[in-house]
Amino acid sequence: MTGRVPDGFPRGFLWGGATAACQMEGAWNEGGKGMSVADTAMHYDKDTPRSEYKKVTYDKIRAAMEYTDTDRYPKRHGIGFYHRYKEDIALCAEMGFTAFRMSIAWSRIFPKGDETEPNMEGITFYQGVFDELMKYSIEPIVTLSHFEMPLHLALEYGGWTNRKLIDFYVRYCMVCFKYFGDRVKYWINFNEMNGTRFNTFPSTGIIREDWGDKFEQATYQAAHHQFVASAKAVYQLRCMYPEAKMGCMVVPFTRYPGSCKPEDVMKMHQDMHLDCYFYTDIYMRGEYPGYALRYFKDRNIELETAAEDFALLKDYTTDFLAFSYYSTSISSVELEGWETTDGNLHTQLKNPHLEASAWGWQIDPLGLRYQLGCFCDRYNNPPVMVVENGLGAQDIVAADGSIHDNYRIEYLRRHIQQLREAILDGVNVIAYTTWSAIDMVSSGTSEMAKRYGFIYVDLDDNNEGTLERKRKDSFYWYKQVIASNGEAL
Ligand code: BGP
Repeated sequence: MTGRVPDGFPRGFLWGGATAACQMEGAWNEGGKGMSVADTAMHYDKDTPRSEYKKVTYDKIRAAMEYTDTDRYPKRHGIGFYHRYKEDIALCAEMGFTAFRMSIAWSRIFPKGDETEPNMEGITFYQGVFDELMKYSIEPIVTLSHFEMPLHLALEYGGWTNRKLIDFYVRYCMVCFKYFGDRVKYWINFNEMNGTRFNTFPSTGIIREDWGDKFEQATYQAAHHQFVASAKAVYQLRCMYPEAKMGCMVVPFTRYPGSCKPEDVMKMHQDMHLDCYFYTDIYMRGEYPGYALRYFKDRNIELETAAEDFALLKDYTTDFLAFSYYSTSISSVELEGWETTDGNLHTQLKNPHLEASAWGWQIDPLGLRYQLGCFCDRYNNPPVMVVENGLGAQDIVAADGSIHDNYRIEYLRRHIQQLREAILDGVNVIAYTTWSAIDMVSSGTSEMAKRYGFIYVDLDDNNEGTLERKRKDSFYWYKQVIASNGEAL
């Protein structure tokens, strides 16, 4: 027998936190930045039904374009990272981060998305950020598109349904590789790529009312264009920086069958295929899986493709698999009798065996080990990154300024324990970046009240606060986790 069981986290394991440009930078109209789809996202409170805050219409977009202030559209002000990034990165360095996941706002580099020349002010900004990370030897993990494409591409081109987006995206990627490639080794093509179906407007710029009963087809057409765009970007990256790595990323919606009835197990199998593996299979294996072709045929979904596409997908697959993990879901053929609850990007059936966050997201540390094992088995143990995992909670600042967030510590501790178990099982996990490094505007509802960070930001849902940063209890705890390479939990 060869090989050995690891003792724990490997040496050089990347520890850090994750962020997204549109949720933290602010400065939505500074430095030559154009308007992005994120700048049209209104604030909703936690009790707003998902169907309401996910509904994007031309009326809502027009109203957003006419409104020039930031208060109703919190992603426009974020947490002021654009002006405070040195302080924020210094705090991450103090925790001992060895990795920092961030995204580049496409609309800072190409304000409208279809220009031929980039906006140099945007490039200078990110060079400053990368320099700062290098100063502390923090490895950037950079998402090229995290729910923040230029709004112009949505309005003028129909978003990713239009094949022209491939060239715009590849041009944007090449600019990023050219100016930042000497400092960035790990790239991620699209945040939560299966968002094309579950978070359609932020992921693809598709406006539903344009498509009527062809909406589903439009989401798959957009996904196809993203697959090809990624393959072309991988080709460019390999030419320019052969050592660099491009990853794909999904939110797996890890599923359990509602019962041991074979029909429920089959439903789980099919849901995992369509919701998650369809995307990762194409990125990691380079071809459309049979179950997808059959699904398209049954639904009369016909994609427009070019002859070159399939060879590109095959030749330029992604180098690692990244995913976000917050909770698990249930598949059942019988929907009667089930309560539902909220979760990341979708509403799900309630699992009676799990607790949930105040936002209804079910907490399931063991599911993380299970999902890691599934990816390992499916793709022959590729390098995997867990690039989002965390608890959204309302934190309270005590009179002395301290923030006792032991619920967050408990959540993360239990997940890191399972991550370690997966590593002992032999899964090739290379990075863990929590969501999030620092409090920021929520992606789904644009709330500030839903906090995930180790670093508290003094800002509320009315855009009031000093923006002062404070260390939560979890800050000190995570510092010790990193220092001990995951042993002192
Ligand atoms: C993921 C997104 C993140 C993030 C997280 C938490 O889907 O990739 O950007 O914000 O979910 O979601 P929320 O902020 O809505 O609580």
